[in-house]
Amino acid sequence: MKLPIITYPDKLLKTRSQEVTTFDQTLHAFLDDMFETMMESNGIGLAAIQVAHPIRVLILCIPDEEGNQFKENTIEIINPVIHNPQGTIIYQEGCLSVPGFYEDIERFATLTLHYRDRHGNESTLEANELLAIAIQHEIDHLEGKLFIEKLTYNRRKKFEKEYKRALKEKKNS
Ligand code: Y12
Ligand code: CO
Repeated sequence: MKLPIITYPDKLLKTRSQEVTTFDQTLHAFLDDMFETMMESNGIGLAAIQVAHPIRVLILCIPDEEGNQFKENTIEIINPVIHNPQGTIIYQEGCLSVPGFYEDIERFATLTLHYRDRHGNESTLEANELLAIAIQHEIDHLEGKLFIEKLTYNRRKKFEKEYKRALKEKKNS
């Protein structure tokens, strides 16, 4: 089932999400709904808070070199913790909760991620490039943070103006 995605400036996006303690059928069904929601929205990453569930869950489906996404490349990440972040990388990010806006954001270039899978098993992955960027973007959601909070003061002001205008236009159309 496709779930509704909440968008900025919904205050729920500022919520700090809570650890998952129960890895049951309800969680599995929710992860399946998150996957459907992300794919039908043309996303490559989604955090549970974006569908109004304040739990520490995110999913990623990084496209291959041709831009194709495959279900078997989906990573379900629960209660993630970043270790050993190194270097920097700049990438033009977008977010399903901030539609129509893309901006260059600086992130760590590589990291190690400790997390649990849908069954509660501990797992580790090494990430670089787009995967490392996506992990950091989605973990920020779990902390109630959006990528627009990393913009400079002037760029943020410009964003607020443009975004408000786009919302107004959408409302009047
Ligand atoms: C790199 C940078 C950011 C991430 C986080 C995950 N972000 C997304 O998956 C964003 C997807 C997105 C998709 C949109 O829809 C279409 O393009 C059809 C979109 O829509 C509009 O802007 C209207 C916005 C964002 C991972 C890796
Ligand atoms: Co996002």
